[in-house]
Amino acid sequence: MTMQARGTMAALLGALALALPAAAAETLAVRDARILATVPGQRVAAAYLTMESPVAARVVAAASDAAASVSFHRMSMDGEVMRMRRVDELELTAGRALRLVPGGVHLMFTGLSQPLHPGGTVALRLTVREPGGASRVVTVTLPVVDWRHGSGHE
Ligand SMILES: [Cu+2]
Repeated sequence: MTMQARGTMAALLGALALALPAAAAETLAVRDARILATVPGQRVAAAYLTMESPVAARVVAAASDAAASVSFHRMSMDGEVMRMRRVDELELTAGRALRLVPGGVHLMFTGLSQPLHPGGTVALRLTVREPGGASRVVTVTLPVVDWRHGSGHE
């Protein structure tokens, strides 16, 4: 190995060492992500996904270029009436999956810029904060699905 190659190798290893802590943090696992297709004139859509983080974390914000805003909602029964309440943030317990499902916690896209057709996709950005205060943005691709598939009532 020449001196020059050795220098390059050292620089590479240095870069790798620097990149490792960040890479270790980027392990939020997301699965079953989907957003429901809309009908003409509909400007809101619900989205669902399952998240799991190896460390305790909070999802403090959600955003998408496809909508004016994205918020977290929780469905609950208020007597006989099903209500949807806004939730400020979602708490992730280390190693435990948090499932956003129809009838429970979900993502609500409001002010959609265009109709959502099955087969398309929507990009969602989740801001995740971990106990040390570090926060990062995780991008999730949501396939647009027909409500019969997305709602789980098949
Ligand atoms: Cu909602």
